[in-house]
Amino acid sequence: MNTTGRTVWAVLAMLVLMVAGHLRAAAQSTARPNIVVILSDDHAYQAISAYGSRLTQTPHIDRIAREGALFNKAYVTNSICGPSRATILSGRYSHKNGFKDNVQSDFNFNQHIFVKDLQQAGYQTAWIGKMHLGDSTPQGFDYYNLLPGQGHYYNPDFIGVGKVRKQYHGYVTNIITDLSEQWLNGRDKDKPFCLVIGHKATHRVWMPDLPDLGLFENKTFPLPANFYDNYATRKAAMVQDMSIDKTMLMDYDLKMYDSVAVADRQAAVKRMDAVQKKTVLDHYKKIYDDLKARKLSGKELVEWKYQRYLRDYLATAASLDRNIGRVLDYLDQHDLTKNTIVIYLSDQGFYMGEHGWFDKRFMYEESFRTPMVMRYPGVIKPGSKVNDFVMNLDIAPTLLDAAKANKPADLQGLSFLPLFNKGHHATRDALYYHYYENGEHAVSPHFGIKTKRYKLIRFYKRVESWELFDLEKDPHELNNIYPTPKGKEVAAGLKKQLAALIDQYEDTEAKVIFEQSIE
Ligand code: SGN
Ligand code: CA
Repeated sequence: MNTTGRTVWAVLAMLVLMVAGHLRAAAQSTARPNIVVILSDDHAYQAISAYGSRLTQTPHIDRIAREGALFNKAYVTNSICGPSRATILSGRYSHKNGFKDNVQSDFNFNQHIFVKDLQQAGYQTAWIGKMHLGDSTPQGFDYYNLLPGQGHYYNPDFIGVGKVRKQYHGYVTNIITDLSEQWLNGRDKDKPFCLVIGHKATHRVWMPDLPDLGLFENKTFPLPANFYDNYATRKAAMVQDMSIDKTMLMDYDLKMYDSVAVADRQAAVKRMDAVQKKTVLDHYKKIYDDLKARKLSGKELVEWKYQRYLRDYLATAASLDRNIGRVLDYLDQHDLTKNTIVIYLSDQGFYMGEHGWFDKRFMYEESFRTPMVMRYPGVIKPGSKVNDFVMNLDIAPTLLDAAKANKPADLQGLSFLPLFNKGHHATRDALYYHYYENGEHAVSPHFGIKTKRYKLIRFYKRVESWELFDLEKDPHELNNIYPTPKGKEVAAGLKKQLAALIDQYEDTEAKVIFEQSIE
């Protein structure tokens, strides 16, 4: 063959390879969506405008809901940080994945987690930000860069692959987004990806980014209907230690520092540079001086604390929402939007003053339920509203379903993709919950069942009691009807359903407690 002939063949061969490459990329992109899971910490649905918040606007979370689905009944299996993440990763309840509370040992990564199956299916995987599963080396992620433990709002450390620890300058929510964008830029573009962005926001102590300080200073928020709760009929609620009145601290939580020396001792302030510190301390000093002049006490002081709590919390959430917007913009700008699933959820719900509380843990609605929105172009019709029960337990099977990857047999969750099929197949008619931690905030361990109408809870260890709520008549969960004749009758039926769920999920510890009869 002469030189011209060889060149023609070489060009033809290159063209064939290029076309094949494009076809492969096209096939991959339609068959296997990219996945972005944005997981916040302690973000209440009451603080999200897509859920009709009376408190604030969250335009970017709302955009996901508008272009995809809003889940009105998304719940968690165990309302606390590490256990929720362990459930999301494993698709199994705490008693199966072994991570029951935040105070025990590290998560055992030598178990089935959905990211390993995605890797097997050819995905690139990464987790950036807060993970909070202890110190064991993560498996299933090609890349990770994680906040140690709870992490810090200002100038946080991150621990990356190979245990490399590095401090970054700036505000945590922005840094997590920067690192996420960097990873997306550098990824292998021939493979689909799954990126988990784990935010610290809006965790205690609700420290806003500098431009957001003062965002809500001129706003006064309405009190929730059950802000003043005397906990009559509910022993566990009576003994908790998570009230705005008694537990929330003026200095630690609300940044009312008597002096710069007091401020310097606070973990939230300690790591700030001089400019950050001056901006933050100047902001709170004015509020502190005003408070001193007003000499508040009793109800006035509790309501003042509630307003301060909300202002800091919502200002911290403003940065979270803005950074979610940055990720959506990135996907737009890189032509990734139409082939990328985006899920936003919190690790659990949070009390915004309901029952007089902050924090979570209880099976009561505000902490049991979590906000969740999901965009999946071509599969989820924009503006969908999902009123079926779904759980954080379902994320793993759902994403494996979407990626057409192998689903391990021991998954306890259910893919919720069938909810978006034409036929619409409901997933479950009752929810099972089990909370274990028995320490900070003094919430008694408990398990229970929620149906469309009722919620039956068995508290144990700290408090031994049953509670039953008729959610139709008593949506704020103030009136435990378990001891009433009608309650006894309803509870008898629910106990059968609860026993069936305990068996179905093989929660042997709960079974033993359930079978001990108490009134
Ligand atoms: C910390 C907080 C608690 C919070 C837990 C669990 N105290 O211990 O208020 O309930 O985390 O939160 S703090 O003084 O450290 O802020 S979780 O989101 O990690 O589960
Ligand atoms: Ca949390």
